[in-house]
Amino acid sequence: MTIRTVSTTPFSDQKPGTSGLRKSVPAFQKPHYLENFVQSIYDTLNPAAGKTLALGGDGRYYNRPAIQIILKMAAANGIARVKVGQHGILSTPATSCVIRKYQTDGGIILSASHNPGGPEGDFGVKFNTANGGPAPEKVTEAIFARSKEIDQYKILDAPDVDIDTLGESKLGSMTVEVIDSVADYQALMKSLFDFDRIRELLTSGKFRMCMDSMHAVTGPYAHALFEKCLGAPAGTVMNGTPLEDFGGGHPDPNLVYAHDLVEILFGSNAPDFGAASDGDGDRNMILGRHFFVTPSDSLAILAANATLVPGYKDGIAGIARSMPTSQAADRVAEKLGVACYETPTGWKFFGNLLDAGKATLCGEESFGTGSNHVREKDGLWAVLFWLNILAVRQQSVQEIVQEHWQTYGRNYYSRHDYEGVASDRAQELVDRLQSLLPTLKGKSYGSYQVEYSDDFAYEDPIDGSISRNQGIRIGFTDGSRIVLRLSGTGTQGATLRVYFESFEPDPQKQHQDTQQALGELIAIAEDLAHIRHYTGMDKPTVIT
Ligand code: VG1
Ligand code: CO
Repeated sequence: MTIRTVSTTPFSDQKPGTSGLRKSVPAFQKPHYLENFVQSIYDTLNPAAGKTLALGGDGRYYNRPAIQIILKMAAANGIARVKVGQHGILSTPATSCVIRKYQTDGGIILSASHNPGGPEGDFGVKFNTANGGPAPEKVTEAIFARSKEIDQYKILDAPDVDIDTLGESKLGSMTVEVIDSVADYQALMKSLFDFDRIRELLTSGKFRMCMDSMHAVTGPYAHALFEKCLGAPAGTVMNGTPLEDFGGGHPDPNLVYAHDLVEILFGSNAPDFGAASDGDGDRNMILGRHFFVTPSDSLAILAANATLVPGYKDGIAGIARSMPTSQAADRVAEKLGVACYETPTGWKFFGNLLDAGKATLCGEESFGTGSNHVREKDGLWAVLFWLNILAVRQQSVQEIVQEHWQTYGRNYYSRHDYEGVASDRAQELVDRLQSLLPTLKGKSYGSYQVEYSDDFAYEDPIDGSISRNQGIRIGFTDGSRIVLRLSGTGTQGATLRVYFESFEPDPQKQHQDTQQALGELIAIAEDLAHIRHYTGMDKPTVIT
């Protein structure tokens, strides 16, 4: 087997976004495209020789060929050992678990998360560091810098590796170890949650749940956990076989894209509990019977009930949430007397806080929740956390959420997405709004008065690094907020995200329709940002 050194020229567009490098499949299939980026990762390992890596993906189209390329390049770059998920499958949180448990030097996750898959869909490459978390900005910047000057990559000329049979084999002088995709992750979950109690709930005959894996990566994990280990009846997991095109769907667990599940939970004779997860298994949606839990509320409720769960029985050190996430968790942190951190969008910003023991639970409004058990958000972990709470409290999801609102007040919350906007128009909207920011303070709009308006910047409390331009915030004197930012995960044009939040302490007023409760703020956002004009759309593509 010979190591081949291939001459190449740089691509200018390999800057990782919110979560790795994400492009269409045809873009990744261009000659040298994947190879250039992977070599840039290996070059920044500096040196790659002797290192160990974890490797897997969400099973989408191009997962298997990409794994072969990445393995052959790893061998050519002197990497000592790669732990690969069987069939190329590893969810994002499971990869984080494997990196931490076996102390590898990092890992590569092949996924475009919630973006659709298939030959014309999206593909992605995420690099995680030795703590198990998404590479922080200084690492992704180094990879990007390398990708702009790369002139060669190394690859081993060798037949494809068998990634379907468990066990070790050699690729040149590198060891390839095919590992069970589920076992390590399942063991970690067992160490955190009261499986006996959850099993009692799921086998009591009085409680029914439904888990929608959306034809994506959590299928094998959910089958093993809920049906085999926790005794839920066969059929509890729907869409539980990972498909290369996710069955043609959009593997994003929200009220729009997880419609199969929504119909069941909002239909007649609905089960007590429903959940869904995304392409790579790091997101979750939680539903009760005829009831939707917003991700921001979910974070707050997990925090408020954490001591009911064995893995968190001694309490939590702190909570971290992304800036656009509602302030519901802040109220819980205040009551618990623990710190609350506000970070930019993207899980990579939680890593330092988790490593330093400053935060135990983290969450994002985009259906992401997690804790210090790994360094990624974790969809099935959130589902198990909810089940553990339900098993202990013996109340319905709706009762638990409404009691929470009574105690802490309700943060009405919604996000409006405008997808596929012309990039230059989206940028014009943002530029114009940025120029208005200094003029807004003190101005009144309807019943709201602006208290502050800025472009969010974050100084990491651990390493002092500063991240600017992380989203425009317009805050009002009563604590309400409008936030606008452009997505860093889309692959076509621009996606504008507009986030709305208002606080309602009065239990009598906590049962309004969310869009109605936020109606005035929604109108103010249009007034200020001229969204219709710049997007050319008269309503959002997706409302969550
Ligand atoms: C989106 C979400 C963000 C999340 C990111 C990755 O980013 O808003 O909260 O961390 O996706 O999630 P953006 O830049 O498009 O708003 V996933 O499930 O791709 O790993
Ligand atoms: Co994801």
